[in-house]
Amino acid sequence: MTAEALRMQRTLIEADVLRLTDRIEAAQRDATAIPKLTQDFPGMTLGDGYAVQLMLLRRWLAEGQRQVGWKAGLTSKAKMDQMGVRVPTVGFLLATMFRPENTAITTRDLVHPRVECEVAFVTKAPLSGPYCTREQVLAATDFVVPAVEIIDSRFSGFQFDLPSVVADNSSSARYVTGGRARLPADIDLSTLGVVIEKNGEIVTMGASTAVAGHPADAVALVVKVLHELGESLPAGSFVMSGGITEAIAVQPGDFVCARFQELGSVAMRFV
Ligand code: OOG
Ligand code: MG
Repeated sequence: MTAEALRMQRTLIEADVLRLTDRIEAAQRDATAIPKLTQDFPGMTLGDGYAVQLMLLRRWLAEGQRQVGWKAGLTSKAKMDQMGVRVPTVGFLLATMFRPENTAITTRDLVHPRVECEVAFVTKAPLSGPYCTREQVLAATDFVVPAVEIIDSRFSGFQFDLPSVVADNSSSARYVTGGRARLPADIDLSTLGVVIEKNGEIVTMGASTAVAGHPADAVALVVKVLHELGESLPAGSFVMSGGITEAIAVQPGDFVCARFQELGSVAMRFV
């Protein structure tokens, strides 16, 4: 058995995957905080976490929701340090999670919203397999756009471990895009500076190299994880490469603007 297959090994019986999926779905729908899943299932593995995430995805697709792509989670050191988890993850993105820029975003339906700035990729060719490279990702990229992800962990106090956060769809909640779409060949994607302003003040800043060395490497990582899960990235996918800086907590009344070198800015307010 390969190291990857071992990592994705499952220990939970189907009935428990179903129970945990119910629990996550209710917490996301009702915006209520729950204890991390490993409290009741201490032996849960990363593979079990993905089994819950994929059951949740299948449920929503069966309800008629549309998937637009995937996100990478915990691909920067700032994010790993902030959350105390050291392995990058993936999460799915649904059309219903999208919010237009320069609009008011409600926090009533979120538990603990936080914002992150990310470079997002839109693909024009499929990507798959265990050996996906930065070059393949760049060749398959139609354009990149700046994005803000509004993450929301459904676990009390934003306290979680790897299997729990993966089951909770890697804290996916909302995302906003804006700014300027650019061709990857026209800019140096590894050295883009970013600044997040909250209520007119700079609250954090960073550079895109923080994301796995190059945001396209984070997308390659997504493809590899998807391969381990028996999935791949179709052409036309929207992929967020992961927060560059640590995430910033927001509350009603806050105005947030993420400014990206070369890609313009993405702004929103919270109500
Ligand atoms: C996990 C999700 C991390 C990112 O961009 O690194 C993530 C979390 O921090 O709750 O979306
Ligand atoms: Mg993120």
